[in-house]
Amino acid sequence: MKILLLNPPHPSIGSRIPLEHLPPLGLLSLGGPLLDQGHQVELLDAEFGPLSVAEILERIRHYGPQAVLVGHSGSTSGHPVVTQITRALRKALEQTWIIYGGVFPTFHWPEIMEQEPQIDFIVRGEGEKTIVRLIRALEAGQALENVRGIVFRNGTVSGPLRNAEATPSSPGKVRAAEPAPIIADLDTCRVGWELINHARYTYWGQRRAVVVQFSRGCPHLCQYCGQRGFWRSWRHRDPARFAAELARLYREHGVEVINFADENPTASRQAWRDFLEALIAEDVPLILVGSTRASDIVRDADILHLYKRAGVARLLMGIESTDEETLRQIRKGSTQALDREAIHLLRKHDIISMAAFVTGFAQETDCDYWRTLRQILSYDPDQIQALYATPHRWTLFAEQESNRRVIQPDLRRWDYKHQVLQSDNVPPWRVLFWMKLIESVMQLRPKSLCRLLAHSDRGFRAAMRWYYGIGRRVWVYEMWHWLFCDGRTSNGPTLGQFWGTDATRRALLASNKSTIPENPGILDVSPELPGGPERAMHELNQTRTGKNHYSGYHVRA
Ligand code: B12
Ligand code: SF4
Repeated sequence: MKILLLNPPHPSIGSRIPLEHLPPLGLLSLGGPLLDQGHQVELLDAEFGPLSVAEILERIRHYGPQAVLVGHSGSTSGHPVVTQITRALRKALEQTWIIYGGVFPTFHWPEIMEQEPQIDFIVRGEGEKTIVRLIRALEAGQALENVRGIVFRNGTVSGPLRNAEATPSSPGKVRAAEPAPIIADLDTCRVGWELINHARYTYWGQRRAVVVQFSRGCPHLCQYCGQRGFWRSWRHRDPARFAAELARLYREHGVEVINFADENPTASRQAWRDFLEALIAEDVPLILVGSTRASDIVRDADILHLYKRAGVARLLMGIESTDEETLRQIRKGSTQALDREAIHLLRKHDIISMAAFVTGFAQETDCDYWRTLRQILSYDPDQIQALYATPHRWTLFAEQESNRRVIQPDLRRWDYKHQVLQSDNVPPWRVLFWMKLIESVMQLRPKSLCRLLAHSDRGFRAAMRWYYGIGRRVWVYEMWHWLFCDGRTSNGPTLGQFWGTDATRRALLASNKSTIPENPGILDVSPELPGGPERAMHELNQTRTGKNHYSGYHVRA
C-alpha cells in the first residue's frame, strides 16, 4: 500500500522555539515494520517550516497515498492541529484512509470518533504491530473486528482504497476491537531510519541527532503520570544490539546526539550497565541526553563513571516538588534527600543535572513558592525546568482533582508550559511571576553563570550556552503569549466537566480496562461496566448528556 506518515506542526514551545527538530520516533517506528512488509512509505514532517494546512494538503495530493497515518508525540496539545488537518484532508481526498494514533487518541477515542468523522481508524497503544495488521486487513479487504488494538465504525468497508459512498461517517457506531497485547520483545521491531535525511535533524546546538528508546514503560506509580498506563509494563531492548544500533547511526549517518525517549531507561541497573559497557566498547563519541529518577542515580553512585564514559551529558530528573507531603501525595517515591544527593552525584561526574519541578499539584500559597525557591537553590541543579501540573484524563491526578476549575480551555496549551488548573490561593499572574522568578534566580545566580562561562569541561560549557540561548527566547515567547495570546478564563468548567460527564469517563475507563491494568484508581470504576469496549460504547451513547466542555471549546477547525 502507498502510505504517508504525517508529523503535524505542533504549536508548542518545544516545537516552535528551538531552531532545530528531532526526528519523530513514533512515526518512524511504524515506518520500519511497514517497509519490511513491502509497503511504499514516505514521511512528511510538517514541523519544518512549519508547513501550513494548505501546503500539507498540496504535498499529500502530490504523493497520492492510500493511507495517511497521523500522530504526534506531544499528543494532547497536538490534537487540535490533527483535527484541523484531517478535516481539510478528508475534503480533498475522499478515498484516502485516515488513521490516527498516539497517547491522546488512545484514551480519548470515543469522543474523537464521534466528533471527527473524517478519521477512519484510531490505533490504541503501541502502533508497530497493530498498524501492520490493519494495513494487511485493508489491503486484503478482510474483516476489521479481528484487528486487535483498533477502533473503527461499524460498516466501514475494508479495502485498499476507502469507499467514500459506503463507509459510514456518522457518529455513534463506533467499535473498539480488543486491545492489542504489548510488544514483549522490542527487538522484533525496527525504526525506519531510512525515511529521514539525518542532516535535517539536529539538537544540542546544530549537532546531528536522533530520538531513541532503550526501554518502554515505567515501574513506578506517580499519580499524575500517564506513561505507565500507556506502555503498560517496563521492557527493554537487548543492550548490546541497542548499543550497536547507536554506533551504526554515528558511523553511517554522522549522528552525534542521542536523545532518549525512555520514561525510565535505568529501571534495571543490570540492563543499563550492560548497555553502557556495550556502548563504551563500541568506542563512539556520542552525546547521550535523557531523563531518569533521582533514586536510580543514587542507586548507581558506584557506576556513574560508566555513564560519563558512555557519553551521558545531561540527565533530567522530575523532582516535581520540594515538599515532602506533596511528594507523598503524588506518589513520587522520592525525597528531598534523594533529589539533592542525585544532583550532587551528577556534579561529581560532570554530568549536567536538569531538575524539573511542577506547580499546581497542591493549592500552593506565596509562602510555598518562596520555600520552593529556597529549596531548589539548596539542591543546586545546573538547569531547571518549571512546569505546570497538567491533568490528562487518564491519570489518577485528573480523577482526584475533578472539582478544580480549568482556567485554560484551549487544548493546544495543555503542554506543561501553561497553567491549566486554577489555584485557589494565588492568581495566575502571580503564579507566572513566581515561576519566572525561580527560573531567573536559578539561572542567573553567580554559581550558574560561573558554570556557564568557566566550567573546566568544554562540552559542559557548550551545552550550558545552548540551553541559555533557548531559555532567553522561551522567556520572551512565554511572556508575550501570556499577555496577548493565551486566553485564560476566570469562569471555566470544573475538570470533571471539562473532560466530559461521569458516564463518559467511566465508559472510557472501562473500555481501557485491559490497557491500564495496574492503576488502582482506574480499576476502581471499571468493574461496574462489564462487557468490554462494546458495552462501554453502548453506555456512552446511552448516557451522553450533550457536549463535554473540551469538545465545545477547542476541537474547532
Ligand atoms: C522526545 C520527546 C520530545 C521531543 C520530541 C521529538 C520528536 N520529534 O518527537 C521534544 C523535546 C522536541 C519534545 C517536545 C514536546 N513534548 Co515531548 N516528549 C518526548 C518523549 C521523551 C518521547 C516521545 C517519543 O518519542 N516516544 C516514543 C515513541 C515511540 O512513542 P510515541 O510517539 O507515543 O509513538 C508510539 C505510539 O504512541 C503509537 N503512535 C504514535 N503516533 C501514531 C500514529 C499512528 C497513525 C499510529 C497507528 C500509531 C501511533 O505508535 C508509536 C510506536 O509504538 C516523551 C515522553 C515519553 N517517554 O514518551 C515526551 C512527551 C511526548 N512530550 C510531551 C510534551 C507535553 C511535549 C511538548 C508539548 C512540551 C512543550 N511544552 O513544548 C512538546 C511538543 C512538541 C514536540 N515536538 O513533541 C508529553 C506529551 C503528553 C501528552 N499526552 O500530550 C510527553 C509524553 C512527556 C510527558 N511526560 O508527559 N518532546
Ligand atoms: S513520572 Fe516518571 S517515574 Fe513517575 S510514573 Fe511517570 S515515567 Fe514513571
